[in-house]
Amino acid sequence: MRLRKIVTTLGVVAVITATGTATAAPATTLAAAPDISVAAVQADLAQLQSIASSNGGNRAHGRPGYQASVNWVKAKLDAAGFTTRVQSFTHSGATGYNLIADWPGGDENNTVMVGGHLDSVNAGPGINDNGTGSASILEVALAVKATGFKPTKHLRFGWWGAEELGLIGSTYYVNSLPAAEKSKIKTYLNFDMTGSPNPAYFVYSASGQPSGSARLQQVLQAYYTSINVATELTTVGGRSDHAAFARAGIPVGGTFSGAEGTKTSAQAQKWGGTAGRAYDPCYHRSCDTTSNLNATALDRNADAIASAVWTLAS
Ligand code: DPN
Ligand code: ZN
Repeated sequence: MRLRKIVTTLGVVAVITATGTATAAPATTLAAAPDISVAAVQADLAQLQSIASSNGGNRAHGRPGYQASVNWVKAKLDAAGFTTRVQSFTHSGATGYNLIADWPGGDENNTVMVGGHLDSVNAGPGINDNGTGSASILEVALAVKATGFKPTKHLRFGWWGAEELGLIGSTYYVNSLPAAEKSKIKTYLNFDMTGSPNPAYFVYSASGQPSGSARLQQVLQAYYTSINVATELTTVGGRSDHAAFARAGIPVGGTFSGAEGTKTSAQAQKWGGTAGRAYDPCYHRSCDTTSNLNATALDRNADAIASAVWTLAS
């Protein structure tokens, strides 16, 4: 596990003071964070693929492949010393589950939460959507244990059920939190589709999001600047689980490698891949398997998550 020390000048904003002199806001300084092994993320994705294959080809809400996915992620977190909890809810006549994992310690009044949805659509195994986000946050959680990271803030991870049916699990989680608990969550980072085969490098735009979201946007952008990869801002609106947190006034951020949208030629020039083709041609289809991935995007986003977690929690 290699440690990097990164200081970047991204996020420097010129501020005109009352006297008319231009001064720069402090640069975004990233904490040294572990390099997350993409091989470990890929091994987790192979496991989720195998869970789908032995459960009718999907990991969807109300199906055995979903429950098996929760059990598998939970066992890994339990073995690493996380305090885990499975929260059940009912949707369309089926029981759904959220998996919540707390890393013991840190200031609970200052909680940093990181999440992604663990369910797939019925049509397929959901490896890019959202095995990628699920496996990447899992490996970041396991790296907390492996490196002996002692964050000053409290760290919590969440794997949401029934996102594909309308953000059901994450909305249930946020709505079921007492007001006093809700206000302890100062940051929510969401990862939904981070290894698209014809990838974009999108960072969630803070514009229109609760105040405090700009810092999350800047930290994720700063990581990409440090590895010399261009990003674009994207407005993900209500399309993923961060929306439930944003509605509660919690600052939100995330990265996204693209779904059914088409890569432009300008994007293909800066990121490679194929212009005129979808970022993920297998989005919500049976072909969203372990063949439907770009390992470089998966790797960079996993490292971006670690960088953001180490920076925001310390
Ligand atoms: N909500 C995503 C899905 O699960 O299908 C797609 C998506 C993710 C769209 C993130 C925008 C941003
Ligand atoms: Zn998704």
